[in-house]
Amino acid sequence: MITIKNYINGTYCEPSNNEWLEAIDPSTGVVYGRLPNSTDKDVEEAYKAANTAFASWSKTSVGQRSEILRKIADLIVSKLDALAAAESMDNGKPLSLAKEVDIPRAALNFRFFSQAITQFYSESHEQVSQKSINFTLRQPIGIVGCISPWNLPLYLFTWKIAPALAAGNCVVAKPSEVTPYTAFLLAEICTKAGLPKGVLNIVHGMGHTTGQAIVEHPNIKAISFTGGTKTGAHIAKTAAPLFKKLSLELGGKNPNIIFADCDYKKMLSTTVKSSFANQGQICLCGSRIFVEASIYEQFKNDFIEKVKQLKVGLPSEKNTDIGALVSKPHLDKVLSYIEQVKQEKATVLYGGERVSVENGKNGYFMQPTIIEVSSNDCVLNQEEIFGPVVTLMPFKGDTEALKLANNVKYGLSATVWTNNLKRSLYFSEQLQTGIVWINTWLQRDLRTPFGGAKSSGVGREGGFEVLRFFTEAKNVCINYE
Ligand code: TXE
Repeated sequence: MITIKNYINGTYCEPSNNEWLEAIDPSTGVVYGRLPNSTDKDVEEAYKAANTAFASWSKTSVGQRSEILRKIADLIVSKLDALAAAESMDNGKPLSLAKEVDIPRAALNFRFFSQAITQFYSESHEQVSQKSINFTLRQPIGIVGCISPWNLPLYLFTWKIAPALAAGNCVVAKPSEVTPYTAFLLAEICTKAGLPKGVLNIVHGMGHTTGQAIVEHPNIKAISFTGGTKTGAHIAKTAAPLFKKLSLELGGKNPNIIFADCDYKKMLSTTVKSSFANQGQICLCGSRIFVEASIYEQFKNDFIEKVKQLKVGLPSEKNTDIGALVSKPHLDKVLSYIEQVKQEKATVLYGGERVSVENGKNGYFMQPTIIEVSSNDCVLNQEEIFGPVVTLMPFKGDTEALKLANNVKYGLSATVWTNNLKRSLYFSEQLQTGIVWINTWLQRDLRTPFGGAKSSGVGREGGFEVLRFFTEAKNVCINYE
């Protein structure tokens, strides 16, 4: 049994109430350890440590901070195997995915922001006729809160923490209570890399208690949150009267629009990934597939054939494509959407069932699922399922495709498959999403703005956008007359 502890003021500590939550391996359903069920008392301790550390951390040079972040990145890389194994066990994702994507990206988050902060700049505006100059001082905000979800645990945890620290803030962070393990391991890495005590504090616990205490804390001045849209709305309501800066990365119901003039082979293999990578538990997955009518039947058959070949299996096995869903409640939620088919003139073309795999009989495994829908206005096309479930629907022409794509409350990302340049630019302009991929999916450049429109969130992460979020801009006007 593994005991996961809080990381406050540079040391591992137990929760003040001595209450613990169970940590479960989703591929077996077996409890592998325990984690703190922290309260507002623990959050207060974390805040105090952060506040004490801020006085000196905020005065460190960019070079010093950059060097420590780089060391953290190097140490993550050196512990790739252990971190990937921990992530895969905790989350249920294939070990190969954790090794190739999650952990390298966590290292890259630190490496990228160790460099980005050295290039971050501010503006100056001259008013020659009035003999004055304005310049913008970008100062760290102070103590900031970072709250992350379970689908890409270390990847998203570090995506917030790295820029917050780079910008000179001290952090009180909470990973998801469903996947706490790699955040726990990260703490030790930070200590080894020479991060001064109190600069990063990690408090484990439930969202409505520990997370809520972070959001409600009057002196935690900014909240960066990734998670469900409902939770995001609740956080916004709590934080608004306290006038906190807020960055919310929320759910998605992303369209994958396929035109007949696309590069068919590339589209087909990428669409399998954009549908089912990480068991479909990525906010960027293309869960609504719209296909031009002239190639609809061909696509449908080819797609089903490809998806049939995906192997659902133990995350640790080499040839596993689809691991376990993250938890029993989440599996139940995803399966409950399959029931919806009966009410919605929809047809399950493939999958739809929970499955049992060898050596993981009680694991939370499910078949990749393809559902044909007859309307975009159904629950299956309007609600975020966040599992290995996609819907298919044909369309005729650009106008209909665009209408279908935009007719949803979410606006995170969209993918368009076409070789028509005019059409790609038209769709890029008209799609109501924060991210548009043309002839690709999940191709990331960390310098670009990342975030959603409509109910998919507020604010942008990535590049200088997030460094602006994690700093307070102050205008200084000097008159030299
Ligand atoms: O996420 P929550 P849940 C979507 C997906 C999923 C649904 C619900 O559709 O089925 O959200 O998932 C913390 N104050 N996404 O319930 O609750 C919580 O402890 C402060 C999309 O698991 O939003 C965790 O650390 N914090 C998403 C984090 O919020 C609170 C990824 C996210 O959990 C809190 C995950 C509160 N009151 C789910 N309540 C994406 N955008 O990628 C909870 N938390």
